[in-house]
Amino acid sequence: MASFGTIYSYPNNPRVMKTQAAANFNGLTLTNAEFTMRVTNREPSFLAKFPMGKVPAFEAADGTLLVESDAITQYVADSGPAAGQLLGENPAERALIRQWICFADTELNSSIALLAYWRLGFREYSENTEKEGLEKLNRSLEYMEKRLADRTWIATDRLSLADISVVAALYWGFALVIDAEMRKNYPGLVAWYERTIESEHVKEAFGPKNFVEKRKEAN
Ligand SMILES: N[C@@H](CCC(=O)N[C@@H](CS)C(=O)NCC(=O)O)C(=O)O
Repeated sequence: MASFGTIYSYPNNPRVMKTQAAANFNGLTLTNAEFTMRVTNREPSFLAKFPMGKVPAFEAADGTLLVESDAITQYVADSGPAAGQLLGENPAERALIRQWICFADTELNSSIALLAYWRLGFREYSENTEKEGLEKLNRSLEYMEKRLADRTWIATDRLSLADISVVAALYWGFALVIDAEMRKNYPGLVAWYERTIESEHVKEAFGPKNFVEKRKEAN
């Protein structure tokens, strides 16, 4: 099958996994470009197309150029038969799905970044940052736990792009921070995460769940 477009990114990037999941729902083939972080994205030919030099970046077969993973994923989700399921069938569904995608990008990504960067060696540990990150993350997880108490999916009555995007935002959270002890506080959320990541089309994009048993602590 002809490629729908080319994605530029380093490997194992959850922001790309969500786009790949949307492509799987729509039966679209994506090509992964040869890419070396901080080399390819600093080349003039890359910057001519994507001036911010950030990834993921996407070049559709029809020449459409996109950055920002949620925009790329929306474009792919909107380009096939699963568009209604993934993006919503009416104004209320579309707005709810967007609400949860915004929540993933703002609330979840920002708190998980505070907790993940030092654990990945990108930043120095800071006690205040760790405290702030844990408070923010727990507040978001409590909100999700309540939302999921009597629901199967986070936004609508079917698996949508909201579920996929929130799973993508939580990916490094579960891999580095939300350990076995912390998971006990969020049984509904954990069950929903497992249900989503093990769903057809999502599991092919995300691979098996990656849960940390005991999170790294500073000394
Ligand atoms: N909001 C953007 C975030 C993109 C982003 O920050 N990408 C980082 C890597 S995770 C990047 O490309 N950084 C390269 C740089 O800053 O030079 C998205 O969702 O795509």
